[in-house]
Amino acid sequence: MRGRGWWAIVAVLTVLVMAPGWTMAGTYKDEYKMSIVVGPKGPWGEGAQKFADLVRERTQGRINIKCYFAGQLFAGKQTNEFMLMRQGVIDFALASTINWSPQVPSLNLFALPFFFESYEQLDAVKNGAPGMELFRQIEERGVVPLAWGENGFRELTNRVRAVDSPEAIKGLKVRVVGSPIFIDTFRALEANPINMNWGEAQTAFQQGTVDGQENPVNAVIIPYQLWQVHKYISIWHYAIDPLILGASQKTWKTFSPEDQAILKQAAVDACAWEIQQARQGLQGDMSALDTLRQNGMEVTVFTPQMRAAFREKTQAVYNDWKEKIGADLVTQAEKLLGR
Ligand code: X2X
Repeated sequence: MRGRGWWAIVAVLTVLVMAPGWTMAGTYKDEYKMSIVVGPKGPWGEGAQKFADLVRERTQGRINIKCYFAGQLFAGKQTNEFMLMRQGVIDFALASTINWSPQVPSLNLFALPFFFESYEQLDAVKNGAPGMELFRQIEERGVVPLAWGENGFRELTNRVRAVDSPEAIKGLKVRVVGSPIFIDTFRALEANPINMNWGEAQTAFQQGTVDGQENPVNAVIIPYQLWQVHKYISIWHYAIDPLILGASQKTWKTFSPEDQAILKQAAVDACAWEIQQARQGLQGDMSALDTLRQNGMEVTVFTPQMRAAFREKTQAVYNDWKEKIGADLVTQAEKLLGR
């Protein structure tokens, strides 16, 4: 009997030593997984890493978040990210609203063609009633949104010709994300859109199986050096792509209230930094465009008239998706934009 009692003590001690995440709130995992669609370079990847670093520092290592870049956690299928978060397979993500929109259709608000014109308009919608309503809908579906980040305005690059009019985009084969509003928009423009995950897209650019793509300048085009495959870029601001730093509800409820507060603040701080990086040189001085020119790209900056021509061609898509997104939500956003 004495022997058995001794072994029980050893067993209990072993469990305690093997569970370094143990706290009053429960047992923490050794590692929390954070999902990022893109690589570690550029504002998006660096913003995610900043969040993980701040959390580690501010919790004295109690919460250890590891960034899994380039879509490693969802095996390439980016529209599965939200589902995996809901299941608790992914603990955290700094995610594009586009990739979550199949599960949260109202997030297509940001993809309405030629709707948002400025960062100020985006901020008004995010920080106003529509932004709160979107966060509520995300939370209702099992993911806790902690802060808004930013990928940026999505601009068109291609290898064939400068696109400055609806005529010029006709027939171009353009890679888009697997969210149907993009297919509708590019079809309305008589281009030839193809759904593809970001992981596969780069091979397609290199092999020339598609002619072009659309993504923001600082967070994607520059870090991925898309000038190596595409000569032309149109700064047309046709859609805006905010990011959301969120946590799986399943994971979130295991944290103590004190740690939840630390996580929330770290998300706000990391995202404020990330948004600044995403907008650097794209507001006022526009020096980010010089980087593109220096690397041989021909840059076409849209005038309001050019935008109007594209807006007109995509008006039916706008009307159709206004209903799908929720007419009330879109009307609220339209008012904030002074439409
Ligand atoms: O796939 C894309 O184009 C990207 C990287 O911008 C998103 O994840 C939406």
